[in-house]
Amino acid sequence: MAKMLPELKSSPVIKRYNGGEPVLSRKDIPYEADCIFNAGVVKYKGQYVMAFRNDYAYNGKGAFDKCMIGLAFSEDGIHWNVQDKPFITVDDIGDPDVTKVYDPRLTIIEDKCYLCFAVDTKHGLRGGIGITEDLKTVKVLSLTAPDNRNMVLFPEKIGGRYVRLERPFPVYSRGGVDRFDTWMSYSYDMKYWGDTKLLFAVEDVPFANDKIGPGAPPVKTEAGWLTLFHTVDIDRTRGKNGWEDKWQKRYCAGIMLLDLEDPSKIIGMSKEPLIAPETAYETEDGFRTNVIFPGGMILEDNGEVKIYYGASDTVECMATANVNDLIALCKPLE
Ligand code: BMA
Repeated sequence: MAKMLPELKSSPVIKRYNGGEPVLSRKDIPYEADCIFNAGVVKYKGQYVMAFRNDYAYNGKGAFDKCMIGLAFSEDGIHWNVQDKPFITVDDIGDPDVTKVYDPRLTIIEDKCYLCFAVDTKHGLRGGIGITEDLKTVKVLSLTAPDNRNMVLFPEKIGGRYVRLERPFPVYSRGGVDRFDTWMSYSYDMKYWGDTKLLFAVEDVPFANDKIGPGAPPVKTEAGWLTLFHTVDIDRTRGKNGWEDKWQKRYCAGIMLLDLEDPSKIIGMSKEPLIAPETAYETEDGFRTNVIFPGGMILEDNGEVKIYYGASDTVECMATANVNDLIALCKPLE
């Protein structure tokens, strides 16, 4: 049985926007919406762009029947205007096997807007990569074999290749339980991915005992690629959350620094969570309580870093920190 972890706290360098109030929630959405969370955010063509997950059509049994991706725009990264129509629904993926599309992450590479997303299909979970020229339609460039998701793209080619982080789910070979690690792959064309390697494993993170996965697309700094990830610890003594009979997981955000030229090398990592669930939105009010799920990170010119995260699979929140404080947390690995 997984070792239980103590109470976890957010790093003191983190400041939650408005005390942890959401920056986007269902009341802001002009079409059917229930839970708005796990957004990807970039600055693109003079504005902030957010792609968010919307779960809706509650089935009365602890889950939603439908899931799609919406889009919002902002001048300041805080106040958002939501596009009047959904951005991506299952019909836009072009594969009749797909039943849900969710967890978008945005990356700008050479002035083009790419999007990673997850799809549930009748035959497994897959990670997708798409490109949008007009922020209205998406062309799907690739879909992984199942089970894989949580993909994020680095914002530039490294050594002539595109690079992504990803999180496959190798159930049989990890003892038949969740024990999922973060991997990376390379591509010359965004379609064919390979040279796959393990970046880090769940046992490398002291505040995880269940699984880890990529968070936001990495951000370039002089010290290295500043990289968020999410972690999960499970505690069998935890019981019900807001809506489900049994919810024993806690999700936190962690931070690490990867080598600029060889991002498979970890320069440093914080041994403690960057953001742990603490506020009411994060621990009490929500579909799945105790979930922090980071999907967007923006480095501003003044050194402020905006971190966007889904709280309790129900609303989207934001926190800020100074870039040098975040880098300082990434202590060299022993
Ligand atoms: C993960 C993903 C996320 C979600 C999290 C907590 O497996 O499905 O989208 O936020 O679980 O429910």
